[in-house]
Amino acid sequence: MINPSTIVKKILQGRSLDSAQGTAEAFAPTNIALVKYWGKRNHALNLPMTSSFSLSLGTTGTQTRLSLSDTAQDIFLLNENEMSADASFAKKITDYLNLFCIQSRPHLKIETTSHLPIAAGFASSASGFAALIMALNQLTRWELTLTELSILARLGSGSACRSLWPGFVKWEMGTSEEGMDSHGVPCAQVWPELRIGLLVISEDQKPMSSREAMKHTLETSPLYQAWPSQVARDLDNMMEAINQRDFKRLGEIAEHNALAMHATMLASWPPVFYWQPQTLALIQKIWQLRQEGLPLYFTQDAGPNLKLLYLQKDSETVRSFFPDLIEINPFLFL
Ligand code: 2P0
Repeated sequence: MINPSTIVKKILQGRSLDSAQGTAEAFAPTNIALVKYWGKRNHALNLPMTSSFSLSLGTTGTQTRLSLSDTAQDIFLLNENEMSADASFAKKITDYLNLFCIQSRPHLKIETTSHLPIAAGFASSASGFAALIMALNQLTRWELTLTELSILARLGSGSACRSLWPGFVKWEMGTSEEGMDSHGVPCAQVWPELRIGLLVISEDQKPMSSREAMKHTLETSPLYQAWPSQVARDLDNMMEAINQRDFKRLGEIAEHNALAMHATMLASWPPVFYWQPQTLALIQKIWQLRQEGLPLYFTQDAGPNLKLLYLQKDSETVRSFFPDLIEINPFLFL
């Protein structure tokens, strides 16, 4: 049975945390999937059933600072507040860092600044693990490649493997048992006019984690068998839409893919349902505006919040209809 430590060992090739020195800091963007990842073929290694495709959110994401600490255990700060080592946020990081050592390891001070709400469907774990592994790579001078870092980030959280790059990123599902071919691959295309608008409906922790929900969907939803072929079609069409700068097609594919993912979850038993009344009300408003001629689409992840997709030319109009919108320019890093 291949476990995450086996993969870490293989990638590190004799390197260890003992080379950690001084401090290091790294930023990774949040990513929003336009063609979603939902379901794993290997749970321990976060190996997906399908490929997926995302857009990173420019300068919005997670900043992580690491330094050596002479304390008896790791120290965690989230947005400048010290967290108990028992907090689920801290535990996830500790478990992840423990993959990188055989017996003992130096303790670290981990200072995380997250621009978006944690665990509310804004993919904060994705940018979190990506920033953590990049900072660790600097602290230890391991000099791993971005592809190797993407594989290591995936071991923390699947979607984190897409947060190593800005812009459009495809997560190639790979086929190997160890998953050395399952990692993010950046896309050369840029689309500076694209905008993503975050509509926060609730910042509460979600009722069921994505991890549990995707396992439950795979095990109990009779609709799941249709999901891999839908994703394969959507990925092909999405690439064509981007190559042709066809925004209507990009929006339709992204919205359809998100709704198909939610329909698949809803057909699980007991059902997985992340929507709130406000989610539906806003979707109806989006559809109404679209009927009136505004090219506006949405995508939704494992939470009630919506992410709007539109073009820069319509930014003012969209913001006038959604005054609380957080507008992101995903290609701002250019
Ligand atoms: C995505 N999501 O493609 C999909 C769409 C949520 C809905 O990736 O178990 O936190 O750590 O691999 O990456 C969220 O799942 O799950 C996710 P794990 P992850 O963005």
